[in-house]
Amino acid sequence: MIDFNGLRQDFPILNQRVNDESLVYLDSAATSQKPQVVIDRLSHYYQWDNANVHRGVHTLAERATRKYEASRQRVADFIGAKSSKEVLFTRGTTTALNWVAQFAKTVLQPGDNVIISIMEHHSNIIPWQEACRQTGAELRYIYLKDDALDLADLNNKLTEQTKFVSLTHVSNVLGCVNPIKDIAALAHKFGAYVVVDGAQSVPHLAVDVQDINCDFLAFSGHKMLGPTGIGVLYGKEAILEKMPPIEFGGEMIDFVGEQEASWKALPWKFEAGTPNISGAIGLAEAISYLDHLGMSAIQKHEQELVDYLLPQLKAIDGLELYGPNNSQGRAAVFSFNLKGLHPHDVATALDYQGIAVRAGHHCAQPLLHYLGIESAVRASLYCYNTKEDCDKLIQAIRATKEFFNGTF
Ligand code: C6P
Repeated sequence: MIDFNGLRQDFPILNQRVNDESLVYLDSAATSQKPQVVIDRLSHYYQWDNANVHRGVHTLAERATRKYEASRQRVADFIGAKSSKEVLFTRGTTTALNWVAQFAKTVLQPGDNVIISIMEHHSNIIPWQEACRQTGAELRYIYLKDDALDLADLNNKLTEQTKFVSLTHVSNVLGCVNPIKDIAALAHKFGAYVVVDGAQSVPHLAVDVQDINCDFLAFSGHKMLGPTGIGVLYGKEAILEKMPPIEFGGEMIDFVGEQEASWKALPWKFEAGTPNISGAIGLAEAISYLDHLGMSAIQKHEQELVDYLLPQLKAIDGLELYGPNNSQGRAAVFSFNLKGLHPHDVATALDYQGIAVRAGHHCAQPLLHYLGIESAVRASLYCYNTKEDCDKLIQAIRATKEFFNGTF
């Protein structure tokens, strides 16, 4: 049985004081902190194993290649992929979604449409805007009902011409968990490809691509205790087989002539150039750590934090909270504003009290516009946070209010 209250000890960065207060890190939706085992793994790789992959025959090159490919298998097992061929290493979610939209340009025709939602991150909007603009396809949005995705709206907008449905699993602003499995089943009835932005779900929930039956899943290593600069695009093997490479160069080729070239097999035909070897190995170590905690135990711990924090936030006078009103189906992401105060002032005041939160548009300007706001404060939690962190947040928000209202 894991004691989540003691987890903080595994994360050296959390054991420091910021502005004379012990740090409370509530910005994990932006990026998570890293446990010592991941930091050690990276340094071990550079100290003992560093070499390029798939090229050399010397011992280090073989060792680095074996560890890099073992990391791919680790990722495949973590998300329930049928084969490691379905796991492409990318820079992160953004690159992964861009690759899918790049593929979409070879599929979309004038008259076709792509469906996304108003709660998408810019990384799941702009690549589709570009793909639609360049092909003459239409970009359709699903809007919200009761702070959740309006599934009736999706039903109305799906047609035989819908070629892609690309949605976030968990909103990085509202915290709502979308019923992605049901959505995939519905979209498939119309023959659309289903793309899931898993940036905020894969780190927190047990995500099984075969169970969801999505065609693509994108996520980032740095939000799940791994290093920055590494991410994953999962794609079903049959689709990836027919999908042309996105980038060209070394590593991804089989044969190169003066005027033409042919590609390696999956997954390597997508990985041009020297990949982020240490990043993949660090990500695999992060997955081992998550597996050791257990994804369902993480989910349960975070649900307890949501149950604990949500009513306390709602009880603060003048605090406007965005996203679902009850804690069921809500991830540990809380965006809010304090009446009359600018979110940047609130975030700065919280920082003075040792609490790290994010303020701004959270790379979701269409959503914020839809909500009628320009920016918000966001507290986002992860496995290493505790009820004590929640108490400190509540106390600090109350102190901030009093300070700005002159009653401090
Ligand atoms: N959201 C946040 O503070 P990258 O930057 O490629 O690792 O992830 C992009 C991305 C895509 N989709 C969702 C739902 C996301 O939340 C993010 C990253 C961070 O909310 C940084 S803007």
